[in-house]
Amino acid sequence: MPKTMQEILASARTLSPVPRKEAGAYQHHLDGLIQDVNRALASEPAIHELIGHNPLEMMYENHRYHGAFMATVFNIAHYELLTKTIPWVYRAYHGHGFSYEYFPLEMKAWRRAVEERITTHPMKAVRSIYQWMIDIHEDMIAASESELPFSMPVDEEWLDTKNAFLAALLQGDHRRCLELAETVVGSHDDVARFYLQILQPVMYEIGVLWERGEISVAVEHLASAIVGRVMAALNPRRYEASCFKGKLIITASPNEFHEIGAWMLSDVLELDGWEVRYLGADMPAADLIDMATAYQPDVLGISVTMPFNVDKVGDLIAKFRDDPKTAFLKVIVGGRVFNDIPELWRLVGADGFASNLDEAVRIIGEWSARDQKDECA
Ligand code: B12
Repeated sequence: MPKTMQEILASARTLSPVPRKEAGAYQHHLDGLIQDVNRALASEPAIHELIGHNPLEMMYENHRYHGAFMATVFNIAHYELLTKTIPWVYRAYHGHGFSYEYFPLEMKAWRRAVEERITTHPMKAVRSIYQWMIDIHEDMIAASESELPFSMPVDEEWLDTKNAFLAALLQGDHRRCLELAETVVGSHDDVARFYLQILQPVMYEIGVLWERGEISVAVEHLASAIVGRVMAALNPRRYEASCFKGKLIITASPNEFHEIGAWMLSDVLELDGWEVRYLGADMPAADLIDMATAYQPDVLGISVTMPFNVDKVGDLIAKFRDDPKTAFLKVIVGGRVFNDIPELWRLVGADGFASNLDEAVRIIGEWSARDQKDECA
């Protein structure tokens, strides 16, 4: 009988935390480790069958993401994040033709690369985590097959429009998407509902279809672009907030290319009376710090989707805390990875977390209630 997810989590909790020096050495040697693993796997005689005859570049990309992800796991010692992410990796790559047998071979190559390349530290904890990943391989196959991909509930009254919007999106019918948006967004108040009941669930479904290999990257890019164009097209009827509650910076973290959530948040906060600087995807840390120092926002919101970007946000928040000019800046985080692992936001040192737009507006409002001008009361 394969282990349940709960049992896998329990066994992950028995793993020893990675000492700082080992985590630092792994990070320091990461480029070399990735090269070693690429070379080892590329020279496997059956590699093309193992990766479902996909281009080798797809496998190399997986190794880059794996390395960045493991560096994050070692830095924050969060094995729940590790355990919850592996079934997704199995499902997504298997959905794209990779054989399950590829994964233990990959983990063995990582363990060997760590042993051979990093000689300055014993790397005992890191090696034992790789061994654990090899040992739970069969359980992870079962977990990846039994776990349903996450989809968002939608209220009954929005369901038909949501389905029609998804169908139009999959056909690349920008005009139809815009028409549907204009039918349901009549005023300011409808914008947040439209985002939460239509755009977000639809984008999550696009993700599931991509994960299963049922739509291409091109179709997924087209969907993101149409959603962006629809959001922008609804613009003129929006920015008529009648009060000024304060200043905000909303951005995606460094190396984070998912920006639609942060963009939605910026729009609804602007409608709620805030002056928002929305900085988009992949914001370099140093420039964000410069802007926050000069602009002095009331709150900084950072969006993170990918697990491998979590420790970058921790580093960023630590830098804000170290500088007297930004030490007291309120930071709220959000995005998929924080929704998946409830206590993660505390570990990165944020002041708060919101799982969706409504909660974010409420929390930021509460933080700033004391300073609000009269007309916003
Ligand atoms: C579109 C998309 C992309 C686009 C993004 C385009 C763009 N302009 O944003 C592109 C092509 C760039 C992309 C790239 C990748 N993607 Co992608 N992507 C998606 C997809 C389909 C939709 C994302 C989205 O727009 N969601 C809708 C928004 C509204 O939801 P949200 O972000 O959760 O936001 C809400 C809340 O979380 C919250 N919130 C969000 N931010 C913030 C911030 C604050 C401060 C607060 C308070 C709240 C808050 O409020 C929002 C509204 O309620 C998702 C599927 C999914 N489930 O999300 C996959 C998904 C996230 N991607 C995935 C992957 C794997 C990747 C890639 C690694 C693929 C690859 N091989 O290259 C890269 C990683 C790139 C990187 N370094 O970031 C996986 C992640 C799996 C995992 N375990 O982590 C997903 C889940 C797909 C899947 N089902 O497998 N992707």
